Amino acid sequence: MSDAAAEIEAGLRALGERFREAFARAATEQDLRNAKAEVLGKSGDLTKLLKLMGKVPAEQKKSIGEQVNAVKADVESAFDARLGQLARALREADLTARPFDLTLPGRVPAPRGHLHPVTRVKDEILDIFRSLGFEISWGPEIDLEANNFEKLGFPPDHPATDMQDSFWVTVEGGRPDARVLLRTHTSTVQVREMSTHTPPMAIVSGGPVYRRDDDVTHSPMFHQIEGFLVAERVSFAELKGVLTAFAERLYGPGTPVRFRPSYFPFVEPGAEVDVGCVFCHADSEPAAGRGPRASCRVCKATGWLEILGCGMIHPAVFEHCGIDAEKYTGFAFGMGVERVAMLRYGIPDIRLLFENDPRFLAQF
Ligand code: FA5
Repeated sequence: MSDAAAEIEAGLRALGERFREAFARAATEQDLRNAKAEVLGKSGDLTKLLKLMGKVPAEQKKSIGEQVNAVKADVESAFDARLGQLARALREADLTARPFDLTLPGRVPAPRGHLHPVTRVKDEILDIFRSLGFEISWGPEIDLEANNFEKLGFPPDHPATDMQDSFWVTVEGGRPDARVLLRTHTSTVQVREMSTHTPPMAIVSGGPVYRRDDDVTHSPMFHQIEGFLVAERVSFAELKGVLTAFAERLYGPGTPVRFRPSYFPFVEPGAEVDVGCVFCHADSEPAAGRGPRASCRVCKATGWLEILGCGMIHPAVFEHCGIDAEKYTGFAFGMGVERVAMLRYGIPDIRLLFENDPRFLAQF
């Protein structure tokens, strides 16, 4: 036997089963790969023996080669078996470990959000009317011109229907005689409900409306709340009672309320409702000896803040909606939610409510 062949055989014997013990001792995949490298790596024991193969005479190459390859295959399969064992053990440990508790508080507490001030005020107003016996209903933000204007008694050339005030919508394939727009007020809900239901009814609704307006107190998109009550023998006294109760619940007991004549095409008589200024706490009653503060910028020293429009539903509106105007009477009112929110929180510019700056919103 050649020297090289003898050296290889001795080397294989010396290697023996050592690699199996090293593999069994490896506790991690990295340990195992290191142990394998000591045998089959660049300068591993078996690699060194393989390098001698070139010196083995041709007639011995086959048998020596077979011995070396058999050991190499043994090393590979022992490595694979141990690798599988380690992976299974790892998975087992994962499965039996204490479960990860998703309910534990984080190390850095996440800041908590809250409802937008407009949503909060809208919900509060709706809740007050719900507690007074009104049912909630919703209407679409895109509606027919007829529901927004005509059936509410706006003459066709009324300035509010002008391009300056309304956003018109083109409906693909829509009827040319049925013009569509983003509703300019929530009074559309009156028309929709009265056209599909029979009195008695007491309904409140709220949501976004759109007008071509843009300044510190007017936004192109804002929110309104609309309420109306229709039944037999409803009078202005009920309207005053409901709105006074509402103002007291919103701004506190004893809040002064006054009704000022005003015009809306869909009510007769119509009024605007003011509440005593919540900032200077004036009640405007000279007898009470307390007047508005000359410095109050919110009520402009008048002592009153306008919060809504209202009135007795015009008989023409009943007729347009198929309700017997001889039998039924009713009242309606509508208010801007942003206006109530601005008064409540002393917000000077309506646009702040829609800029979504967290530094502003976090103050509420
Ligand atoms: C109306 O829209 C009537 N539909 C209200 C009504 C209903 C009267 C039922 C009678 C019976 P007016 O255009 O005044 O009315 O708007 C009502 C409120 O919406 C205003 O008092 C104001 O607070 C708010 N408002 C109007 N335009 C804007 C705007 N561009 N941005 C923010 N708020 C607005």
